[in-house]
Amino acid sequence: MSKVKFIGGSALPNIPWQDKPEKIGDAPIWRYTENPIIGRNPLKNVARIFNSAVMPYNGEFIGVFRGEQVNGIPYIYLGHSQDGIHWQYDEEKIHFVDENGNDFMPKYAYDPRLVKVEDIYYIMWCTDFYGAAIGMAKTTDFKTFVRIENPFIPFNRNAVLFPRKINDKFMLLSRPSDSGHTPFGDVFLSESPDMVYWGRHRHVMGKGSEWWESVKIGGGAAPIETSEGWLLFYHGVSGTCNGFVYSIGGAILDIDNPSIVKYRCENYLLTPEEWYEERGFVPNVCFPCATLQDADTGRIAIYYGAADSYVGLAFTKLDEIVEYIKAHSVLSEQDSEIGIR
Ligand code: BMA
Repeated sequence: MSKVKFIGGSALPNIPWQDKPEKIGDAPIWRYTENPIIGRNPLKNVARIFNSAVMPYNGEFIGVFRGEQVNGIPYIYLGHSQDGIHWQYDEEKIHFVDENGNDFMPKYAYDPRLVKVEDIYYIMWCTDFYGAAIGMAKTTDFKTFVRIENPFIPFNRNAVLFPRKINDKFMLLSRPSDSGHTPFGDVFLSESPDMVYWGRHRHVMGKGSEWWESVKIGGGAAPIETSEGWLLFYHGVSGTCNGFVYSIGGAILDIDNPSIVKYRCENYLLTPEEWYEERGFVPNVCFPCATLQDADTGRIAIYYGAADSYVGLAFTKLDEIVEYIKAHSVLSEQDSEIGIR
């Protein structure tokens, strides 16, 4: 029985899972032995699927997938799975409409996240709105996808919604950006009464002093509510003479006031080591976008994009990951403050 508890979490007995192998790296995270779970050319006109988000749905799993079309333009595709590992995709990309039911397709759509708040499923992605910006849509049935008007002006990426309101407000993490290969970036928190108007912005955490996250960071999977705070898997980027390296980091945010970081792990949790993370369209990328959790066992499955070419799956347990993050926590003054100036 876990010491740390998921708050509001449900049992997910069919969560994809493999037990911890004897030999892993320092952090208590281990990869699925059959990775990558999504290979090249996964469907017609789509060369690569990566940086994608999944969740349980009607006893099975559903997901929104970044599909890099053969013309190089990314869009979001819907996929279904019985086991969270083998996926079937709709051949057509997701068709978005506006509030009046008229077509409202994004020009670009990449790095989607999928989060349920109350009875509505929200998709957030990076879009082209005269520059890199946040796109959003909602659905209740995964048949009609209604775009929410542009929530932020450019330039911004890596929007991740919290899975419940806090003090009656929707809460969103995002990472101000530019339109290119942004060489900077801290994570901020914004709140909204209605998913339309966002404000009361707060600084959450900046790029780290540790080398692996010394260029920029960005929210990854939707924060997981636990008895220790919001468990956040995010990406941290370092710069080498041969380009960026994307690793997965972990932090725990205050439950009522998530701009306050309670613990932040100085070590990466997962860094490119396997061929599918080191070799691909963009080498050396582990980019987390979603998790699944089983409240009964404390199991967590992490979905991450690998080398902008594949989807990988990794596992951990709530007690072990929280203990590891706490045991290796190093906080800067900026992390622990409320983040308003
Ligand atoms: C970022 C985003 C991600 C991508 C990463 C590495 O800027 O565009 O989609 O995985 O770069 O190329």
